[in-house]
Amino acid sequence: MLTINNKTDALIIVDVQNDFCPGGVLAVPEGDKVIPVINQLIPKFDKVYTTQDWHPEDHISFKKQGGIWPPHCVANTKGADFHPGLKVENAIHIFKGTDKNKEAYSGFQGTDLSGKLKENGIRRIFITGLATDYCVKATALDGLKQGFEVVVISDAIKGVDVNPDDSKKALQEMKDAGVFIIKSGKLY
Ligand code: VGL
Ligand code: ZN
Repeated sequence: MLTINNKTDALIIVDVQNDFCPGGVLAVPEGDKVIPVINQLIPKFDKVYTTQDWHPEDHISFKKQGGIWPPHCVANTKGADFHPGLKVENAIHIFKGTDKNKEAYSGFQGTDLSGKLKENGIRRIFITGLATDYCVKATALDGLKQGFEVVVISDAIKGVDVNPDDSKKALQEMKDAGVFIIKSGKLY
């Protein structure tokens, strides 16, 4: 069991956007299954931050530009919007991957997320969202590097699994680095 301390804990919701959910151009299988779990967690936290992948039309990660992904999460399109089921009206919104020449899997990369968290006295972050093997992993590992205690909520994340074991490996990598992995039901 883990008790939430609302002065020093924050919830981070990574990239729960239409393009990463079933029907989207880069759908995470069952990506939308994280939504009810995250919606149950939101009211438990005073401070909630979202990240959104928010790319220009010619972003370096897109195939036409030599990257590995189809165009996705183009700024100000429906694909980049939050999934309509996610209840994030009162969250602080962070946009990443906005620079056309830089990939940014982590919510800390090229953003002021770390500064905003520290300014608010946050010392521990609880990470949820998509995708386990890309942006969740990168955000968790960067969170450690920024000096936060990092907890990933295992039933509030889903992976792409381009290779079958990618999510499993990502979880192991996070654990080895010092990330705590817990189920949402263990949080009070
Ligand atoms: C992501 C692939 C490309 C993610 C972002 O949010 O995990 N994956 N861009
Ligand atoms: Zn992207």
